[in-house]
Amino acid sequence: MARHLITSALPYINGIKHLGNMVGSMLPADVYSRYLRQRGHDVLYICATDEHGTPAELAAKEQGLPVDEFCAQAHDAQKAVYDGFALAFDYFGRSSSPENREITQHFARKLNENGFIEERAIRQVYSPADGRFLPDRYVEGTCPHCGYDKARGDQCENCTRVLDPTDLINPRSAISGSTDLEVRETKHLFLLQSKLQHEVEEWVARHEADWPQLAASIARKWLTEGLHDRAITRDLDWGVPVPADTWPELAAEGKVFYVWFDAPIEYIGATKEWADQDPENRDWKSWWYDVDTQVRYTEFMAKDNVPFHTVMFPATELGVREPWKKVDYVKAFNWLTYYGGKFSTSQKRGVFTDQALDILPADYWRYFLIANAPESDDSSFTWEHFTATVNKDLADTLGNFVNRVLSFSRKRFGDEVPAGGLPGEAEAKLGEEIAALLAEYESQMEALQFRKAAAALRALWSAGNSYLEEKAPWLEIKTDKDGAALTLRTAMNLIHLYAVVSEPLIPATSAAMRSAFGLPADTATWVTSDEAKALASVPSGTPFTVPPVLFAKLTDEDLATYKERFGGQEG
Ligand code: B3M
Ligand code: ZN
Repeated sequence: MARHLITSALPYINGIKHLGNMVGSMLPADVYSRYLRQRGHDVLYICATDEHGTPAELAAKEQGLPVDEFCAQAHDAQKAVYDGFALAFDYFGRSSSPENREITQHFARKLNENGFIEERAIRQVYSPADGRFLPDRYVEGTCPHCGYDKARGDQCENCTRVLDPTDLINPRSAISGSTDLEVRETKHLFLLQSKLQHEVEEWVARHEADWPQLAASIARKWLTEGLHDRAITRDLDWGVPVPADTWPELAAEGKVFYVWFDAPIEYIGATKEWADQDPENRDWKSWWYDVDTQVRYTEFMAKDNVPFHTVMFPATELGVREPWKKVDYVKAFNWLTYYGGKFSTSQKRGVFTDQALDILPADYWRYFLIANAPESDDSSFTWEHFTATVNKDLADTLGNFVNRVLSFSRKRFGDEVPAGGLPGEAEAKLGEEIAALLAEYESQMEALQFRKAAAALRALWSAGNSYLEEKAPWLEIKTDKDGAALTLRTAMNLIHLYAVVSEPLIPATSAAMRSAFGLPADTATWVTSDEAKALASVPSGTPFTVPPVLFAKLTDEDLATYKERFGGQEG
């Protein structure tokens, strides 16, 4: 048994996420956590909403809510969707928590003591009417390149050029609209990442061989370009305040830390939030502090987040000069596209996680997304592919097998697993095949190769179908009742095995399969290779029920409806 710390990139607070976000972070982290728990490991899966920064302030403003209220509501809304997807976090926290504030401030003080933080004066836009400095995004004006009159100080949405607020023609405050703006000098804290470059390089060199190529190559690229010192404070109302004991002047000016400074620290902060709920029994430091070899830490994220996790956050942790746990394995994902184009939150293109659950239960999505996870390359979501996969793999291969076997057996042999004769050659062959496929499934899970793991699971389901077709108990029963009973008993043992090993991908369906045999719905322990070979965990005489159809078959009309509602053209 090992101790596994697992985190997935923290979903940003400003809106409900789309399926592309889900498949590149939380869902595979959940699948992996579930798998490891079933194998008997001690697992802690932590996630949280990432709540600070300008986009949160802007989203709150748009809804006419104070930002703290907006975040509280948006956190609950996201959490409800993740519950709907059966994401079994040990804790789902909030980066605006007191715990994160405390640890973030501690990190900053330590970095400062160790000579990695410096106050520097920079020139920034000040709005006397608003009584504050304006972050780049809060300055609006006319784009000097294309003439678009609502360009933001960081970028023009129309021509996508990156801008500096001082480039804008007729600049105005996005808060008040005031055009009375001036450029003033103001102080910010800079993290001297350049001084940590060498150490980060050494650290990456020691770990990258274990990382998947995608993560390692992105880390390398950033290190080659060189780590630059960067401002880690902002002029915002919402964020972790700069601690007054260390920087009284900046604290008095209301400076807060930049969102990307406190967000990764929230992995630790949320673990403390978890422990603070039950301090007698939970020890957050035993997961994070001075546990270099005792805990294995795996992070899940999409590729755009990799630099922050492989380079910037490790630099912060190294600079603190305390033994905080650093990541062991970075599982990075490419993009899931929508008909080859981008899923887009701002343009509402693609399928959002709340809409997905409106249409079909979580297991349909969980299976499809994991089976098509964008691991080695981008992968594309299309409704045609989705409905075909559901029909073939879930409805036909798994669902139909379960229903056919149980209904037929009940009709012919009643409500208990039938006895039949001793296993013969076909059963021995099946047992060998199942054990080999199970070993394949386990090794792909352990290698965090989710598509391949899903393929192995699908092969396990198919093996049951082939066995059933070969034995054809509906014919067998006419001449050899005992033989038919043996076939059905064996098939029911396959169902039991499927219930156990499918749990990481389709937990609700697994629970339904287990309950057919009156087994408790909670996480089942795994199946050994010998048990897989024997296929005898459910003995004859065990009462069973026939569960309702596990997966509905999707029709051409369903497909047309989905495409009509969401659009299906090339993007
Ligand atoms: N919130 C992901 C994003 O919004 C970002 C991840 C933080 S992980 C510490 O792109
Ligand atoms: Zn422009």
